[in-house]
Amino acid sequence: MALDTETLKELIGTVERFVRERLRPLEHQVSQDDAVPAPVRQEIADLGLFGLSIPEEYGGLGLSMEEEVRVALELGRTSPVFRSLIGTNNGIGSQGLIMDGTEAQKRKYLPRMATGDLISAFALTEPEAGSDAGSLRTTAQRTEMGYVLNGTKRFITNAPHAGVFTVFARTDSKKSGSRGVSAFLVEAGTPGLSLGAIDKKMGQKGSHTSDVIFDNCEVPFDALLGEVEGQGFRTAMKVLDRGRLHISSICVAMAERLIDDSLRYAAERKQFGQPIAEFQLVQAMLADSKAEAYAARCMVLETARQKDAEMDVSTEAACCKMFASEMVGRVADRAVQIHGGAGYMEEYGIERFYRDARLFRIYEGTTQIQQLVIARNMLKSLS
Ligand code: COS
Repeated sequence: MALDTETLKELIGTVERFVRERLRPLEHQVSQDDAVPAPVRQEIADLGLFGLSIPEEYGGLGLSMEEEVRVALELGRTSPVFRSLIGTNNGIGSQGLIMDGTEAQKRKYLPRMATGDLISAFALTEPEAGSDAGSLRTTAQRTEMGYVLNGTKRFITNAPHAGVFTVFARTDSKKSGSRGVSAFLVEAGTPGLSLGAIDKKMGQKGSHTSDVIFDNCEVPFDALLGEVEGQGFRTAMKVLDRGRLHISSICVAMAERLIDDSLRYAAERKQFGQPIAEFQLVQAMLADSKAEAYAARCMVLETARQKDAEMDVSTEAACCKMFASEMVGRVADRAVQIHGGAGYMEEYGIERFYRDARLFRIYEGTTQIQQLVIARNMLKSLS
């Protein structure tokens, strides 16, 4: 544990209050405006939330995985857009650098990521390489000066705000699949790097994704992550193992929020002369949601503890991501059902969560990829 019990309790209490008093009242506005207001972004930075998982020596809070999950379990009880703002700096945007970067690379970027002055993004997905990440086509050609990148990355979270991208590109065209892939730290503004238009999404409005295009984009040798070629795919997989656990805790938090909202609504809403919560068919929906969210909470916390104990949690993280993201989909669906007509109307906000939740089953690996990872690891354990 990085923090003593009292300090952790204080941090979690602060985040809980901030979510309840400051963020929840803004959910509708953020979705309508498709933007998090600048003062709120600053408050999030002042709370240190951009640097939860960044080691203390680089200016972050250096939380353990369990501590990070406990904070995420509070931060996730509102629109996931607020989490997304800090998500890349704590997760896929910074972890490759933390795990495999050189000391100079860490010193150059991590302190500004921890304060939120620099936003980071993870550029793996391509138009023709989504689930099959190892088939990526972006190339990084070695020259006398460094590398020249060419290719297009797609649906890159926080790309429109990012100051630095971890870009996965093929340095060795002779090696097929995941071998021959390297990771690069490429700064926004580098000539040859441009962005596509901001994507129009089904939900999570206020969080932005776009294409990132490399057209003869020259980077120096020291942009190569860890200054080692051919390690990029492994780095991406390790980053995703961790990211999947973080996303799972956000799924649990959203489910718990929706259960609270559904419970309150069911206790107040009267039909047939009594609160609908008195009807056993409504109770069944509430109970199923409660039990499933509790199961996911236990899985996420247990896996986080195993990760802190330096165990390989690739299988368990995939189990968490698969179960928690599917679970919150079912919980969101029941929340709409319990709210009835109100659940379908924009002003109650339930339909917004329903749309927002849909992404969890897709990004950082679809449910089907998690199934594949789990089953493959099970089969490997036989040999
Ligand atoms: N940790 C460390 N290394 C890992 C790893 C992990 N969790 N998973 C795989 N690797 C390593 C393997 O050990 C292997 O190394 P060697 O080449 O040295 O043997 C290498 O990576 C390739 O692994 P594998 O053969 O399993 O790769 P595949 O191309 O078959 O694909 C999947 C693996 C499908 C699991 C991978 O492509 C994947 O996760 N896809 C989903 C991508 C994703 O989540 N995208 C979301 C967008 S990013 S927000």
